[in-house]
Amino acid sequence: MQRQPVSASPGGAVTKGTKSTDRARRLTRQSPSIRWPEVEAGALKPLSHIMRRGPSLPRVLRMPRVLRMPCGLRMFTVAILTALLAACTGTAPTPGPSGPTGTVPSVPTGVGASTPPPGVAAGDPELIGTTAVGLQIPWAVVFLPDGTAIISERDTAKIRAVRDGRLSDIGTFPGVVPGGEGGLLGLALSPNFPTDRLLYTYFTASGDNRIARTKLLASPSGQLGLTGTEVIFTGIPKASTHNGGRIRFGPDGFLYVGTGDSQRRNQPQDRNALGGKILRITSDGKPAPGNPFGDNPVYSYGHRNVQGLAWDAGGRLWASEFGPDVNDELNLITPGGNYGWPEVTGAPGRQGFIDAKLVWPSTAESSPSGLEIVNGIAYLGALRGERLWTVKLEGENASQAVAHFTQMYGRLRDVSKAPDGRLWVLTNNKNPDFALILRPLAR
Ligand SMILES: [Ca+2]
Repeated sequence: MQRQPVSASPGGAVTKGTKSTDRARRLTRQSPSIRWPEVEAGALKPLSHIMRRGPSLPRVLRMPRVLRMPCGLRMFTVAILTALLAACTGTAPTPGPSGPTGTVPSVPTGVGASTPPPGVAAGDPELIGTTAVGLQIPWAVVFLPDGTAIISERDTAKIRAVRDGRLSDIGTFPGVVPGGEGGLLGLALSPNFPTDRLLYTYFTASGDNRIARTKLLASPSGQLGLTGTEVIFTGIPKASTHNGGRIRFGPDGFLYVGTGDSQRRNQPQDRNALGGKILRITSDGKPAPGNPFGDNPVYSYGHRNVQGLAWDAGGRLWASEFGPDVNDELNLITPGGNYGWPEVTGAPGRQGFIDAKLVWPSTAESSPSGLEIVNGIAYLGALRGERLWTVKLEGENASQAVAHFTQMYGRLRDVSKAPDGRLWVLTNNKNPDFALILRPLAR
């Protein structure tokens, strides 16, 4: 655990303290040559063989000094050493475990070991295991009532299932045109899923970003498939970046949608445009009744690129958002609120704009994507920051941002709570990707 001192100033902005010693910076990213323990048959293996950067070059690989001698001298020296050693042991010399050629570094395996993996500290969420099933740029994960994880892959446009540690393809979503940050993005299950079996998707098409729903039906053998895809919402502007993409049903039963400005700076402040917004729509794609601007899907505006949506136990909506090259944000969303972009970012306290509740001044440390709230603690997966942030929420305020697993697993895209209470965190590294399984922190 690395505490990144972030404290609110009187104006609501945050200031960063001195950088703490970051043990994880000594760690390499996951090596594709390392196999991760798989989740098996409902029993997750503890993960504790995180790869640690080994010696720069194992001494066993270095050329022994004797071999660097001129040939004649080398032969003479070897003969003398051989004779001496044979005289002592009666055997020819062989490289021993602590001989002149040094030791072979052992890769820590440690499954079931009592010591935590390198780089994991007290105060980090407990890492229960990983799903090493070969995901390719997963973007969102939701869960069926039986615990099956349904995962979208941005570039392959595949919807995949992970159950009992095994991966299966559900189908390739039709109409997806991947490119840049666009592709098959957010997923949401209908609140009435047990009866209507509807899965909602947010995806980039040829000319826009759109929302569709499809039935997720199981064959008699249990194989899941997609049936009857229906586009219910269109016209969200697309671009190579800033496509938004997070969708989630709120406690009120309406679908909330995080969009991006699609690199069009006139969109976020225009309440009749769909870019740079949080939208609130019905399950049929219509503006939800009671929206702040009448028959308009816009719920809040002035956003740059909303990436995460989650509600706390009090029903308050929080959203994570990419800043430009500064000021990533965690916002508390109120209907009709103007969150500033592109006029202001962060928490400048300017009249007419709502300050972020928490600001990361350096996007290199954050770039927060998926957001989940458990026990009053917000979890944010950081892409560029390559770490998991936790933020304790106190009513309408956010405090105590703490970084975990810094640079241990690469870019983190989504965080979502499974029916068993565990958190799944999707990586975003292309090497291939996997999900971390965590036990949430107690309050
Ligand atoms: Ca803002």
